[in-house]
Amino acid sequence: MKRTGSLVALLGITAFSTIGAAGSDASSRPRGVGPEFAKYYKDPSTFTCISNPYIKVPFSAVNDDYCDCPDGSDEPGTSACAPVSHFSPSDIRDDGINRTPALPGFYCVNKGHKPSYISFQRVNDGVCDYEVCCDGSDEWTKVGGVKCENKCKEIGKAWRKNEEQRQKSLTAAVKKRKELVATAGRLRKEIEDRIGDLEVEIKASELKVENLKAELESVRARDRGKVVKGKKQGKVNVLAGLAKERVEELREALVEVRRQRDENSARLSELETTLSKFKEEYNPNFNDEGVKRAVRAWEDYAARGETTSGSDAARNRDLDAISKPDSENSGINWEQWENEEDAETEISLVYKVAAYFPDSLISYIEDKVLQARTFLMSNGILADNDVESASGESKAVTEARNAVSAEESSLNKIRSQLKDHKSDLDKDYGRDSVFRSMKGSCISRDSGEYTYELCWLEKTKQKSKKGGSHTSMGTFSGFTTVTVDEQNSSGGIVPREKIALEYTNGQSCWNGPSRSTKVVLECGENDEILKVTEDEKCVYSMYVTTPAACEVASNGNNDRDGRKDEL
Ligand code: MAN
Repeated sequence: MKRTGSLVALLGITAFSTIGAAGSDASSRPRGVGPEFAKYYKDPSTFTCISNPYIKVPFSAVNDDYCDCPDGSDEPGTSACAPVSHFSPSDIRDDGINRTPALPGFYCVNKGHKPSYISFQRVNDGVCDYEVCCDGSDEWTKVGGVKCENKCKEIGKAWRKNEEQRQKSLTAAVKKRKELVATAGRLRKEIEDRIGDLEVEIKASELKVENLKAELESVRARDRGKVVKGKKQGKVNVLAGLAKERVEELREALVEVRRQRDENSARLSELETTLSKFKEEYNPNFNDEGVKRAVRAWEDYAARGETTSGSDAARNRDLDAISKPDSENSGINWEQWENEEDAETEISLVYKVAAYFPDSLISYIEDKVLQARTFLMSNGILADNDVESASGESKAVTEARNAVSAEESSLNKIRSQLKDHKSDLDKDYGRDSVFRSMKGSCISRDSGEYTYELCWLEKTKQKSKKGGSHTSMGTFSGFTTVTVDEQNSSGGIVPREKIALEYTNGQSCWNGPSRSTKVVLECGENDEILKVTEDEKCVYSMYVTTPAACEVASNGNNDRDGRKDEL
Protein backbone atom coordinates (compact mmCIF):
# COMPACT_ATOMS: atom_id res chain seq x y z
CA MET A 1 0.00 0.00 0.00
CA LYS A 2 1.18 3.53 -0.46
CA ARG A 3 3.02 5.25 2.25
CA THR A 4 2.39 8.87 2.98
CA GLY A 5 5.27 11.23 2.41
CA SER A 6 6.87 9.07 -0.29
CA LEU A 7 7.80 11.07 -3.32
CA VAL A 8 7.94 7.96 -5.41
CA ALA A 9 4.57 6.93 -4.13
CA LEU A 10 3.28 10.27 -5.16
CA LEU A 11 4.88 9.85 -8.51
CA GLY A 12 3.28 6.45 -8.63
CA ILE A 13 -0.02 8.10 -8.18
CA THR A 14 1.01 10.56 -10.81
CA ALA A 15 1.85 7.67 -13.04
CA PHE A 16 -1.49 6.15 -12.32
CA SER A 17 -3.24 9.44 -12.96
CA THR A 18 -1.25 9.85 -16.16
CA ILE A 19 -2.15 6.38 -17.35
CA GLY A 20 -5.71 6.85 -16.26
CA ALA A 21 -8.05 4.13 -17.44
CA ALA A 22 -6.44 1.00 -18.81
CA GLY A 23 -5.90 1.04 -22.56
CA SER A 24 -3.96 -0.81 -25.22
CA ASP A 25 -1.31 1.80 -26.21
CA ALA A 26 1.78 2.50 -24.11
CA SER A 27 0.35 5.69 -22.69
CA SER A 28 -2.74 3.90 -21.40
CA ARG A 29 -0.69 1.27 -19.50
CA PRO A 30 0.93 1.82 -16.12
CA ARG A 31 4.62 2.72 -16.38
CA GLY A 32 6.86 -0.24 -17.12
CA VAL A 33 4.08 -2.59 -18.32
CA GLY A 34 4.66 -4.34 -21.64
CA PRO A 35 1.74 -4.76 -24.08
CA GLU A 36 1.44 -8.48 -23.36
CA PHE A 37 0.69 -7.73 -19.67
CA ALA A 38 -1.73 -4.84 -20.29
CA LYS A 39 -4.75 -7.07 -19.63
CA TYR A 40 -3.82 -7.39 -15.94
CA TYR A 41 -3.95 -3.66 -15.43
CA LYS A 42 -7.39 -2.89 -16.90
CA ASP A 43 -9.49 -2.67 -13.72
CA PRO A 44 -9.18 0.98 -12.61
CA SER A 45 -10.18 0.25 -9.02
CA THR A 46 -8.55 -3.04 -8.01
CA PHE A 47 -5.31 -4.77 -8.96
CA THR A 48 -5.09 -8.58 -8.67
CA CYS A 49 -1.56 -9.91 -8.18
CA ILE A 50 -0.84 -11.83 -11.40
CA SER A 51 0.51 -15.09 -9.94
CA ASN A 52 -1.41 -14.89 -6.67
CA PRO A 53 -4.96 -13.89 -7.76
CA TYR A 54 -6.35 -14.21 -4.25
CA ILE A 55 -4.30 -11.13 -3.29
CA LYS A 56 -5.97 -7.94 -4.38
CA VAL A 57 -4.90 -4.37 -3.72
CA PRO A 58 -6.43 -1.02 -4.68
CA PHE A 59 -5.23 0.08 -8.10
CA SER A 60 -3.55 3.03 -6.39
CA ALA A 61 -1.03 0.51 -5.00
CA VAL A 62 0.35 -0.05 -8.52
CA ASN A 63 3.71 1.69 -8.91
CA ASP A 64 3.49 3.28 -5.47
CA ASP A 65 7.08 2.12 -4.83
CA TYR A 66 5.92 -0.41 -2.28
CA CYS A 67 5.94 -4.08 -3.05
CA ASP A 68 2.54 -5.58 -2.25
CA CYS A 69 2.39 -8.63 -4.52
CA PRO A 70 4.75 -11.55 -3.73
CA ASP A 71 5.38 -11.87 -7.49
CA GLY A 72 6.20 -8.15 -7.82
CA SER A 73 3.40 -7.51 -10.31
CA ASP A 74 2.12 -4.40 -8.53
CA GLU A 75 5.41 -2.57 -9.19
CA PRO A 76 6.04 -2.79 -12.97
CA GLY A 77 7.54 0.70 -13.11
CA THR A 78 9.69 0.92 -9.98
CA SER A 79 12.48 -1.07 -8.38
CA ALA A 80 10.44 -1.68 -5.23
CA CYS A 81 9.90 -5.35 -6.04
CA ALA A 82 13.42 -5.83 -7.47
CA PRO A 83 14.38 -8.40 -4.79
CA VAL A 84 11.46 -10.54 -6.00
CA SER A 85 13.14 -10.90 -9.33
CA HIS A 86 15.92 -12.85 -7.61
CA PHE A 87 13.49 -15.60 -6.75
CA SER A 88 13.13 -18.63 -8.86
CA PRO A 89 10.24 -21.10 -9.35
CA SER A 90 11.63 -23.17 -6.51
CA ASP A 91 10.70 -20.32 -4.23
CA ILE A 92 7.12 -21.48 -4.28
CA ARG A 93 7.14 -22.47 -0.65
CA ASP A 94 4.71 -24.61 1.28
CA ASP A 95 2.67 -21.54 2.21
CA GLY A 96 1.18 -21.62 -1.31
CA ILE A 97 2.44 -18.12 -2.15
CA ASN A 98 4.05 -17.82 -5.59
CA ARG A 99 7.12 -15.59 -5.38
CA THR A 100 8.24 -16.13 -8.92
CA PRO A 101 8.52 -12.73 -10.67
CA ALA A 102 5.45 -12.26 -12.85
CA LEU A 103 7.08 -9.66 -15.09
CA PRO A 104 10.29 -9.91 -17.16
CA GLY A 105 11.36 -6.40 -16.17
CA PHE A 106 10.64 -2.73 -16.76
CA TYR A 107 9.27 -2.18 -20.25
CA CYS A 108 11.12 0.54 -22.19
CA VAL A 109 8.98 1.70 -25.09
CA ASN A 110 12.04 2.96 -27.01
CA LYS A 111 10.01 4.72 -29.70
CA GLY A 112 12.09 5.05 -32.87
CA HIS A 113 14.02 1.89 -31.98
CA LYS A 114 12.82 -1.42 -30.56
CA PRO A 115 11.16 -1.90 -27.19
CA SER A 116 12.84 -3.99 -24.52
CA TYR A 117 12.72 -4.98 -20.88
CA ILE A 118 15.34 -3.84 -18.40
CA SER A 119 15.80 -5.55 -15.03
CA PHE A 120 14.02 -3.83 -12.12
CA GLN A 121 17.33 -3.33 -10.26
CA ARG A 122 18.42 -0.91 -13.00
CA VAL A 123 15.29 1.24 -12.77
CA ASN A 124 15.99 4.60 -11.15
CA ASP A 125 19.52 3.61 -10.17
CA GLY A 126 20.97 6.87 -11.49
CA VAL A 127 22.55 5.28 -14.57
CA CYS A 128 21.33 5.78 -18.13
CA ASP A 129 21.17 2.29 -19.58
CA TYR A 130 20.98 3.32 -23.23
CA GLU A 131 21.94 -0.09 -24.59
CA VAL A 132 18.59 -1.37 -23.31
CA CYS A 133 16.53 1.73 -22.69
CA CYS A 134 17.48 4.21 -25.40
CA ASP A 135 14.57 6.47 -24.46
CA GLY A 136 16.00 6.92 -20.91
CA SER A 137 12.60 5.96 -19.45
CA ASP A 138 14.24 3.71 -16.82
CA GLU A 139 15.47 6.85 -15.00
CA TRP A 140 12.13 8.61 -14.78
CA THR A 141 12.61 9.85 -11.16
CA LYS A 142 15.82 11.62 -12.21
CA VAL A 143 17.41 10.37 -9.05
CA GLY A 144 20.49 12.41 -8.09
CA GLY A 145 19.63 14.80 -10.87
CA VAL A 146 20.33 12.28 -13.58
CA LYS A 147 18.46 13.15 -16.69
CA CYS A 148 18.51 10.59 -19.46
CA GLU A 149 17.55 12.15 -22.74
CA ASN A 150 15.85 10.07 -25.39
CA LYS A 151 18.52 8.80 -27.81
CA CYS A 152 16.36 6.29 -29.61
CA LYS A 153 16.47 8.17 -32.92
CA GLU A 154 20.23 7.96 -33.36
CA ILE A 155 20.64 4.60 -31.60
CA GLY A 156 17.79 3.17 -33.66
CA LYS A 157 19.34 4.51 -36.88
CA ALA A 158 22.73 3.03 -36.11
CA TRP A 159 21.11 -0.24 -35.10
CA ARG A 160 19.10 -0.44 -38.31
CA LYS A 161 22.21 0.22 -40.37
CA ASN A 162 24.03 -2.46 -38.48
CA GLU A 163 21.07 -4.79 -38.74
CA GLU A 164 20.86 -4.22 -42.47
CA GLN A 165 24.51 -5.15 -42.74
CA ARG A 166 23.94 -8.22 -40.57
CA GLN A 167 20.99 -9.29 -42.68
CA LYS A 168 23.04 -8.86 -45.87
CA SER A 169 25.79 -10.96 -44.38
CA LEU A 170 23.26 -13.57 -43.28
CA THR A 171 21.69 -13.61 -46.73
CA ALA A 172 25.13 -14.20 -48.23
CA ALA A 173 25.86 -16.87 -45.61
CA VAL A 174 22.60 -18.68 -46.27
CA LYS A 175 23.31 -18.52 -50.01
CA LYS A 176 26.75 -20.00 -49.39
CA ARG A 177 25.21 -22.73 -47.29
CA LYS A 178 22.82 -23.56 -50.12
CA GLU A 179 25.82 -23.86 -52.45
CA LEU A 180 27.58 -26.08 -49.93
CA VAL A 181 24.50 -28.28 -49.69
CA ALA A 182 24.30 -28.45 -53.49
CA THR A 183 28.00 -29.40 -53.70
CA ALA A 184 27.47 -32.00 -50.99
CA GLY A 185 24.59 -33.43 -53.04
CA ARG A 186 26.80 -33.59 -56.14
CA LEU A 187 29.58 -35.29 -54.20
CA ARG A 188 27.11 -37.83 -52.85
CA LYS A 189 25.80 -38.44 -56.34
CA GLU A 190 29.37 -38.97 -57.58
CA ILE A 191 29.89 -41.56 -54.87
CA GLU A 192 26.62 -43.27 -55.74
CA ASP A 193 27.68 -43.37 -59.41
CA ARG A 194 31.10 -44.67 -58.42
CA ILE A 195 29.41 -47.39 -56.38
CA GLY A 196 27.41 -48.36 -59.47
CA ASP A 197 30.59 -48.49 -61.57
CA LEU A 198 32.45 -50.49 -58.94
CA GLU A 199 29.63 -53.01 -58.74
CA VAL A 200 29.88 -53.53 -62.50
CA GLU A 201 33.69 -53.76 -62.26
CA ILE A 202 33.35 -56.31 -59.47
CA LYS A 203 31.03 -58.49 -61.55
CA ALA A 204 33.43 -58.34 -64.50
CA SER A 205 36.41 -59.08 -62.27
CA GLU A 206 34.64 -62.00 -60.57
CA LEU A 207 33.97 -63.45 -64.00
CA LYS A 208 37.59 -62.91 -64.99
CA VAL A 209 38.78 -64.66 -61.84
CA GLU A 210 36.47 -67.58 -62.62
CA ASN A 211 37.81 -67.82 -66.18
CA LEU A 212 41.42 -67.53 -65.06
CA LYS A 213 40.85 -70.25 -62.47
CA ALA A 214 39.38 -72.49 -65.15
CA GLU A 215 42.36 -71.67 -67.36
CA LEU A 216 44.72 -72.53 -64.51
CA GLU A 217 42.99 -75.84 -64.01
CA SER A 218 43.26 -76.71 -67.69
CA VAL A 219 46.93 -75.71 -67.80
CA ARG A 220 47.53 -77.90 -64.77
CA ALA A 221 45.66 -80.77 -66.40
CA ARG A 222 47.63 -80.33 -69.65
CA ASP A 223 50.79 -80.24 -67.63
CA ARG A 224 50.00 -83.44 -65.77
CA GLY A 225 49.22 -85.45 -68.88
CA LYS A 226 51.76 -83.83 -71.12
CA VAL A 227 53.64 -86.04 -73.59
CA VAL A 228 56.83 -84.39 -74.67
CA LYS A 229 56.88 -83.99 -78.40
CA GLY A 230 59.57 -82.33 -80.49
CA LYS A 231 62.53 -80.43 -79.30
CA LYS A 232 62.31 -77.52 -76.96
CA GLN A 233 64.06 -74.24 -77.39
CA GLY A 234 65.50 -73.63 -73.90
CA LYS A 235 69.20 -72.86 -73.41
CA VAL A 236 69.82 -76.35 -72.04
CA ASN A 237 68.26 -77.91 -75.11
CA VAL A 238 70.30 -75.75 -77.47
CA LEU A 239 73.46 -76.54 -75.54
CA ALA A 240 72.61 -80.24 -75.57
CA GLY A 241 72.10 -80.05 -79.36
CA LEU A 242 75.47 -78.35 -79.85
CA ALA A 243 77.23 -80.80 -77.52
CA LYS A 244 75.74 -83.75 -79.32
CA GLU A 245 76.96 -82.46 -82.70
CA ARG A 246 80.44 -81.86 -81.27
CA VAL A 247 80.59 -85.32 -79.72
CA GLU A 248 79.53 -86.84 -83.07
CA GLU A 249 82.24 -84.87 -84.85
CA LEU A 250 84.89 -86.04 -82.39
CA ARG A 251 83.65 -89.60 -82.58
CA GLU A 252 83.91 -89.58 -86.38
CA ALA A 253 87.39 -88.04 -86.17
CA LEU A 254 88.41 -90.74 -83.72
CA VAL A 255 87.14 -93.47 -86.02
CA GLU A 256 89.03 -91.95 -88.98
CA VAL A 257 92.24 -91.53 -86.99
CA ARG A 258 91.99 -95.16 -85.87
CA ARG A 259 91.41 -96.29 -89.45
CA GLN A 260 94.55 -94.42 -90.60
CA ARG A 261 96.47 -95.74 -87.61
CA ASP A 262 95.44 -99.31 -88.43
CA GLU A 263 96.42 -98.80 -92.07
CA ASN A 264 99.82 -97.40 -91.09
CA SER A 265 100.28 -100.20 -88.55
CA ALA A 266 99.62 -102.78 -91.28
CA ARG A 267 102.14 -101.12 -93.60
CA LEU A 268 104.71 -100.90 -90.80
CA SER A 269 104.19 -104.54 -89.96
CA GLU A 270 104.71 -105.49 -93.64
CA LEU A 271 107.91 -103.41 -93.73
CA GLU A 272 109.22 -104.98 -90.52
CA THR A 273 108.55 -108.48 -91.95
CA THR A 274 110.45 -107.56 -95.15
CA LEU A 275 113.43 -106.18 -93.21
CA SER A 276 113.45 -109.14 -90.83
CA LYS A 277 113.53 -111.47 -93.83
CA PHE A 278 116.19 -109.29 -95.43
CA LYS A 279 118.43 -109.70 -92.36
CA GLU A 280 118.02 -113.47 -92.42
CA GLU A 281 118.68 -113.82 -96.08
CA TYR A 282 121.42 -111.32 -96.97
CA ASN A 283 125.01 -112.57 -97.74
CA PRO A 284 127.35 -111.21 -95.04
CA ASN A 285 130.36 -112.25 -97.10
CA PHE A 286 129.43 -109.95 -99.80
CA ASN A 287 131.31 -106.89 -98.81
CA ASP A 288 128.62 -104.32 -99.48
CA GLU A 289 128.88 -101.46 -96.92
CA GLY A 290 125.40 -100.11 -97.71
CA VAL A 291 123.74 -103.47 -97.03
CA LYS A 292 125.75 -103.94 -93.84
CA ARG A 293 124.63 -100.46 -92.57
CA ALA A 294 120.97 -101.25 -93.31
CA VAL A 295 121.17 -104.57 -91.43
CA ARG A 296 122.78 -102.86 -88.40
CA ALA A 297 120.11 -100.14 -88.39
CA TRP A 298 117.37 -102.80 -88.44
CA GLU A 299 119.04 -104.68 -85.59
CA ASP A 300 119.15 -101.42 -83.51
CA TYR A 301 115.46 -100.73 -84.26
CA ALA A 302 114.46 -104.30 -83.34
CA ALA A 303 116.50 -104.07 -80.11
CA ARG A 304 114.46 -100.99 -78.96
CA GLY A 305 111.36 -103.21 -78.95
CA GLU A 306 109.23 -100.76 -80.90
CA THR A 307 107.58 -103.30 -82.99
CA THR A 308 103.80 -103.46 -82.98
CA SER A 309 102.35 -106.03 -80.69
CA GLY A 310 99.00 -107.03 -79.09
CA SER A 311 99.61 -104.87 -75.89
CA ASP A 312 97.26 -102.18 -77.21
CA ALA A 313 94.35 -104.59 -77.28
CA ALA A 314 92.73 -103.18 -74.12
CA ARG A 315 92.99 -99.61 -75.37
CA ASN A 316 91.52 -100.66 -78.66
CA ARG A 317 88.58 -102.23 -76.94
CA ASP A 318 87.96 -98.90 -75.13
CA LEU A 319 88.25 -96.98 -78.34
CA ASP A 320 85.85 -99.39 -79.98
CA ALA A 321 83.32 -98.71 -77.26
CA ILE A 322 83.76 -94.90 -77.42
CA SER A 323 83.46 -94.96 -81.19
CA LYS A 324 80.01 -96.53 -81.02
CA PRO A 325 76.94 -94.16 -81.17
CA ASP A 326 75.65 -93.01 -77.70
CA SER A 327 72.52 -95.04 -78.13
CA GLU A 328 74.65 -98.22 -78.28
CA ASN A 329 76.99 -97.49 -75.43
CA SER A 330 76.09 -96.21 -71.92
CA GLY A 331 77.01 -92.59 -72.80
CA ILE A 332 74.89 -89.46 -72.71
CA ASN A 333 71.12 -89.80 -73.17
CA TRP A 334 70.69 -86.96 -75.65
CA GLU A 335 66.93 -87.54 -75.90
CA GLN A 336 66.49 -86.51 -72.28
CA TRP A 337 68.76 -83.45 -72.51
CA GLU A 338 67.23 -82.15 -75.71
CA ASN A 339 63.73 -82.30 -74.14
CA GLU A 340 64.65 -80.89 -70.75
CA GLU A 341 61.99 -78.44 -69.27
CA ASP A 342 62.62 -74.71 -69.79
CA ALA A 343 62.49 -74.25 -66.06
CA GLU A 344 65.79 -76.06 -65.88
CA THR A 345 68.44 -73.49 -65.27
CA GLU A 346 72.02 -73.26 -66.26
CA ILE A 347 72.77 -74.04 -62.65
CA SER A 348 71.06 -77.44 -62.82
CA LEU A 349 72.81 -78.04 -66.14
CA VAL A 350 76.08 -77.50 -64.39
CA TYR A 351 75.03 -80.06 -61.79
CA LYS A 352 74.22 -82.60 -64.50
CA VAL A 353 77.36 -81.96 -66.43
CA ALA A 354 79.27 -82.25 -63.18
CA ALA A 355 78.06 -85.80 -62.98
CA TYR A 356 80.48 -86.58 -65.83
CA PHE A 357 83.47 -85.10 -64.02
CA PRO A 358 85.83 -87.02 -61.81
CA ASP A 359 84.50 -87.44 -58.26
CA SER A 360 87.24 -85.27 -56.78
CA LEU A 361 86.07 -82.33 -58.88
CA ILE A 362 82.35 -82.63 -58.19
CA SER A 363 82.22 -81.38 -54.59
CA TYR A 364 84.59 -78.51 -55.43
CA ILE A 365 82.39 -77.46 -58.36
CA GLU A 366 79.22 -77.84 -56.27
CA ASP A 367 80.60 -75.53 -53.58
CA LYS A 368 81.59 -72.93 -56.13
CA VAL A 369 78.24 -73.12 -57.91
CA LEU A 370 76.36 -72.77 -54.62
CA GLN A 371 78.42 -69.74 -53.63
CA ALA A 372 77.86 -68.12 -57.01
CA ARG A 373 74.14 -68.86 -56.94
CA THR A 374 73.68 -67.45 -53.41
CA PHE A 375 75.54 -64.31 -54.40
CA LEU A 376 73.44 -63.80 -57.54
CA MET A 377 70.15 -64.40 -55.69
CA SER A 378 70.97 -62.11 -52.77
CA ASN A 379 71.86 -59.37 -55.24
CA GLY A 380 68.65 -59.80 -57.14
CA ILE A 381 70.43 -60.93 -60.31
CA LEU A 382 69.07 -64.45 -60.29
CA ALA A 383 65.48 -65.37 -59.42
CA ASP A 384 64.98 -67.79 -56.57
CA ASN A 385 63.29 -70.64 -58.34
CA ASP A 386 63.45 -72.99 -55.42
CA VAL A 387 59.69 -72.87 -54.74
CA GLU A 388 58.85 -73.56 -58.30
CA SER A 389 61.40 -76.24 -58.72
CA ALA A 390 60.45 -77.75 -55.37
CA SER A 391 56.83 -77.94 -56.41
CA GLY A 392 57.86 -79.05 -59.87
CA GLU A 393 55.43 -76.53 -61.36
CA SER A 394 55.80 -75.61 -65.02
CA LYS A 395 56.20 -72.04 -66.23
CA ALA A 396 52.78 -72.12 -67.85
CA VAL A 397 51.15 -73.16 -64.58
CA THR A 398 53.05 -70.49 -62.68
CA GLU A 399 51.93 -67.85 -65.13
CA ALA A 400 48.32 -69.00 -64.98
CA ARG A 401 48.42 -69.08 -61.19
CA ASN A 402 49.97 -65.59 -61.06
CA ALA A 403 47.26 -64.29 -63.36
CA VAL A 404 44.60 -65.64 -60.97
CA SER A 405 46.34 -64.03 -57.96
CA ALA A 406 46.72 -60.69 -59.75
CA GLU A 407 43.06 -60.59 -60.70
CA GLU A 408 41.98 -61.69 -57.22
CA SER A 409 44.03 -58.95 -55.62
CA SER A 410 42.60 -56.35 -57.98
CA LEU A 411 39.10 -57.67 -57.16
CA ASN A 412 39.81 -57.31 -53.44
CA LYS A 413 40.94 -53.74 -53.97
CA ILE A 414 37.72 -52.86 -55.80
CA ARG A 415 35.65 -54.59 -53.13
CA SER A 416 37.35 -52.59 -50.39
CA GLN A 417 36.79 -49.35 -52.33
CA LEU A 418 33.13 -50.26 -52.64
CA LYS A 419 32.92 -50.92 -48.91
CA ASP A 420 34.55 -47.54 -48.13
CA HIS A 421 32.17 -45.68 -50.44
CA LYS A 422 29.12 -47.45 -49.02
CA SER A 423 30.12 -46.71 -45.45
CA ASP A 424 30.80 -43.10 -46.46
CA LEU A 425 27.19 -42.78 -47.63
CA ASP A 426 26.04 -43.89 -44.17
CA LYS A 427 28.26 -41.37 -42.37
CA ASP A 428 26.78 -38.37 -40.60
CA TYR A 429 27.77 -35.18 -42.43
CA GLY A 430 25.44 -32.94 -40.44
CA ARG A 431 22.11 -31.45 -41.45
CA ASP A 432 21.62 -31.64 -45.23
CA SER A 433 25.03 -33.36 -45.28
CA VAL A 434 26.41 -29.84 -45.65
CA PHE A 435 29.80 -30.75 -44.16
CA ARG A 436 30.44 -33.35 -46.89
CA SER A 437 31.54 -30.55 -49.21
CA MET A 438 33.86 -29.08 -46.55
CA LYS A 439 35.56 -32.27 -45.37
CA GLY A 440 39.32 -31.92 -45.45
CA SER A 441 39.45 -28.18 -46.05
CA CYS A 442 41.29 -26.30 -43.30
CA ILE A 443 41.34 -22.89 -41.63
CA SER A 444 43.77 -21.55 -39.06
CA ARG A 445 44.28 -18.76 -36.55
CA ASP A 446 47.19 -17.43 -34.50
CA SER A 447 46.43 -17.23 -30.83
CA GLY A 448 49.00 -16.63 -28.10
CA GLU A 449 52.11 -18.66 -28.73
CA TYR A 450 50.36 -21.08 -31.10
CA THR A 451 48.79 -21.32 -34.52
CA TYR A 452 45.63 -23.41 -34.37
CA GLU A 453 44.31 -25.31 -37.34
CA LEU A 454 40.88 -26.80 -37.94
CA CYS A 455 40.42 -29.29 -40.77
CA TRP A 456 36.74 -29.92 -41.23
CA LEU A 457 35.73 -33.42 -40.14
CA GLU A 458 39.37 -34.48 -39.98
CA LYS A 459 41.81 -32.99 -37.44
CA THR A 460 42.48 -30.09 -35.12
CA LYS A 461 46.11 -29.11 -34.60
CA GLN A 462 48.27 -26.79 -32.59
CA LYS A 463 51.66 -25.56 -33.75
CA SER A 464 54.07 -23.46 -31.76
CA LYS A 465 55.02 -20.23 -33.50
CA LYS A 466 58.58 -20.96 -32.43
CA GLY A 467 58.59 -23.92 -34.81
CA GLY A 468 58.54 -27.65 -34.34
CA SER A 469 55.96 -30.15 -35.40
CA HIS A 470 52.16 -30.08 -35.10
CA THR A 471 50.47 -31.33 -31.97
CA SER A 472 47.26 -33.19 -32.72
CA MET A 473 44.33 -31.77 -30.75
CA GLY A 474 42.04 -34.57 -31.88
CA THR A 475 40.50 -36.41 -34.79
CA PHE A 476 36.89 -35.79 -35.77
CA SER A 477 34.60 -38.17 -33.93
CA GLY A 478 31.09 -36.77 -34.38
CA PHE A 479 28.51 -34.03 -33.97
CA THR A 480 27.12 -32.80 -30.71
CA THR A 481 25.44 -29.72 -29.25
CA VAL A 482 26.66 -27.40 -26.54
CA THR A 483 24.85 -24.77 -24.53
CA VAL A 484 26.58 -21.42 -24.52
CA ASP A 485 25.55 -18.37 -22.49
CA GLU A 486 25.04 -15.36 -24.74
CA GLN A 487 23.90 -11.83 -24.30
CA ASN A 488 20.55 -11.12 -25.92
CA SER A 489 19.62 -7.81 -27.48
CA SER A 490 18.27 -6.61 -24.12
CA GLY A 491 21.64 -7.16 -22.52
CA GLY A 492 20.44 -10.26 -20.67
CA ILE A 493 22.38 -13.52 -20.60
CA VAL A 494 20.53 -16.36 -22.25
CA PRO A 495 21.62 -19.95 -22.83
CA ARG A 496 21.80 -20.96 -26.50
CA GLU A 497 22.20 -24.37 -27.99
CA LYS A 498 24.82 -24.59 -30.70
CA ILE A 499 26.06 -27.25 -33.08
CA ALA A 500 29.54 -28.46 -32.19
CA LEU A 501 32.03 -30.87 -33.71
CA GLU A 502 33.95 -33.17 -31.43
CA TYR A 503 37.60 -33.99 -32.05
CA THR A 504 39.00 -36.59 -29.68
CA ASN A 505 42.04 -38.82 -29.13
CA GLY A 506 44.67 -36.23 -29.95
CA GLN A 507 48.25 -36.35 -28.75
CA SER A 508 48.56 -37.38 -25.09
CA CYS A 509 49.10 -34.56 -22.70
CA TRP A 510 51.92 -34.92 -20.21
CA ASN A 511 50.26 -35.77 -16.91
CA GLY A 512 46.86 -35.25 -18.51
CA PRO A 513 44.32 -36.68 -20.97
CA SER A 514 44.64 -37.12 -24.71
CA ARG A 515 44.05 -33.73 -26.26
CA SER A 516 40.50 -33.03 -27.43
CA THR A 517 38.67 -30.10 -29.02
CA LYS A 518 35.07 -28.98 -29.16
CA VAL A 519 34.48 -26.83 -32.23
CA VAL A 520 31.49 -24.63 -31.42
CA LEU A 521 29.80 -23.35 -34.55
CA GLU A 522 28.06 -20.09 -35.22
CA CYS A 523 26.43 -18.95 -38.43
CA GLY A 524 28.68 -16.58 -40.36
CA GLU A 525 29.46 -15.55 -43.90
CA ASN A 526 32.94 -17.07 -43.81
CA ASP A 527 34.74 -20.00 -42.23
CA GLU A 528 36.69 -18.29 -39.47
CA ILE A 529 38.15 -19.29 -36.11
CA LEU A 530 37.09 -16.48 -33.76
CA LYS A 531 38.77 -17.72 -30.61
CA VAL A 532 40.47 -20.74 -29.08
CA THR A 533 40.36 -21.48 -25.36
CA GLU A 534 42.02 -24.18 -23.29
CA ASP A 535 39.20 -24.82 -20.82
CA GLU A 536 41.13 -27.43 -18.87
CA LYS A 537 44.61 -28.79 -19.45
CA CYS A 538 44.62 -30.10 -23.05
CA VAL A 539 40.83 -29.71 -23.42
CA TYR A 540 40.20 -27.02 -26.00
CA SER A 541 37.25 -25.12 -27.43
CA MET A 542 37.34 -23.44 -30.82
CA TYR A 543 34.67 -20.88 -31.60
CA VAL A 544 34.15 -20.86 -35.34
CA THR A 545 31.83 -19.16 -37.79
CA THR A 546 30.74 -20.92 -40.95
CA PRO A 547 27.87 -20.65 -43.42
CA ALA A 548 27.29 -24.35 -42.78
CA ALA A 549 25.81 -23.46 -39.39
CA CYS A 550 23.24 -21.02 -40.85
CA GLU A 551 19.63 -22.03 -41.08
CA VAL A 552 16.71 -20.43 -42.85
CA ALA A 553 13.84 -19.84 -40.40
CA SER A 554 10.49 -21.35 -41.32
CA ASN A 555 9.14 -17.84 -42.03
CA GLY A 556 11.81 -17.46 -44.70
CA ASN A 557 13.84 -14.95 -42.69
CA ASN A 558 17.51 -15.44 -42.30
CA ASP A 559 18.37 -16.41 -38.82
CA ARG A 560 21.47 -17.29 -36.86
CA ASP A 561 21.14 -20.86 -35.62
CA GLY A 562 17.40 -20.52 -36.15
CA ARG A 563 17.05 -17.99 -33.33
CA LYS A 564 14.91 -14.87 -33.40
CA ASP A 565 15.59 -11.39 -32.13
CA GLU A 566 13.13 -10.14 -29.58
CA LEU A 567 11.84 -7.35 -31.76
C1 MAN B 1 51.62 -27.81 -24.80
C2 MAN B 1 50.33 -27.28 -25.37
C3 MAN B 1 49.44 -26.70 -24.29
C4 MAN B 1 49.25 -27.72 -23.19
C5 MAN B 1 50.57 -28.23 -22.71
C6 MAN B 1 50.39 -29.35 -21.69
O1 MAN B 1 52.40 -26.79 -24.34
O2 MAN B 1 49.69 -28.35 -25.99
O3 MAN B 1 48.20 -26.33 -24.84
O4 MAN B 1 48.55 -27.16 -22.13
O5 MAN B 1 51.35 -28.74 -23.77
O6 MAN B 1 51.58 -29.81 -21.22
